Amino acid sequence: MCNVCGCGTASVEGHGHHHDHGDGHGHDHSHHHHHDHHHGANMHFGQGPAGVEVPGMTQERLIEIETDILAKNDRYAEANRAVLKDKGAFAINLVSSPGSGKTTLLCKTIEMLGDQPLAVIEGDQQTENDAKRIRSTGAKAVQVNTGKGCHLDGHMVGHAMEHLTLDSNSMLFIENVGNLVCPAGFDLGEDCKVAVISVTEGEDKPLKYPDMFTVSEVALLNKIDLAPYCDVDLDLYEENLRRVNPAIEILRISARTGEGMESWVQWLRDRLAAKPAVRA
Ligand SMILES: Nc1nc2c(ncn2[C@@H]2O[C@H](COP(=O)(O)OP(=O)(O)OP(=O)(O)O)[C@@H](O)[C@H]2O)c(=O)[nH]1
Ligand SMILES: [Mg+2]
Repeated sequence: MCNVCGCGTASVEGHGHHHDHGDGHGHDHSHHHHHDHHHGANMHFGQGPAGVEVPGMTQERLIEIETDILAKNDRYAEANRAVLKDKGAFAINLVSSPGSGKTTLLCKTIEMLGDQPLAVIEGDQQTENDAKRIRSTGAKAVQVNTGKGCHLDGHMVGHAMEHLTLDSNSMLFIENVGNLVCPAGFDLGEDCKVAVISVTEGEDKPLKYPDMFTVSEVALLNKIDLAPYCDVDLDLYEENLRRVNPAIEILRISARTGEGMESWVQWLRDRLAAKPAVRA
């Protein structure tokens, strides 16, 4: 269960919420809701100080739980960061919705990076599929299964790092669980988060799931080979990303055809070179 989002316990069963009917005169209802709002209704469950509602818990208690979990996570993340610094390694936390192309991107990236030392940590709820795909490129990979968990946390990544012999001045790619919400809240000790978003998901996703794009340094706009079949407006996609995060760097790529991949690989090399190198 993710206590930050409360997704293990949260239920949308109706009970006293602020409903905005779009007329600017929201009011509280305490009865169960059927879909009888033909005039349109907006129900926002994240307007309290905790940003989330969990039945049976006060906003104060939710904030207390979240603060506690994130404080513990941050201690693990700091420990990971220290190990990475020691090794002169550059770590990327790849975040996205399921199926945007993270593993395909990684396989292609590994192939293009040639003899650059690197390692991969794969996060998924279940299966070792992605780690197997990575290993088939010749790279070393550790699979982390989160079970009911919806994101990787600092503790899991710390353990995974113990199972990898990280080379000096290497790259560490962490593929997070496919989820556009929860992974945004968890520092893993990485140098940066990179969001992979694909043209098939629709250009409104940055506006609907802003947190992920606020915390990401780069957005890889993947599957541009499919753009002609998707009624997607790539300029609007970029505009929406920048509305959420004006500083975000956007690269249009296709992990399948390799289009735009040179810029991404160069970005990785530049970022590694900018880190203080250690003696091998
Ligand atoms: N056309 C096209 N298909 C792509 C591209 N990148 C990935 N795909 C396809 O998209 C599907 C999902 O790709 P994955 O690499 O498994 O995506 P993922 O983000 O790792 O998925 P999860 O780990 O399950 O979240 C596969 O069928 C890929 O072949 C691309 O650039 N173009
Ligand atoms: Mg994957």
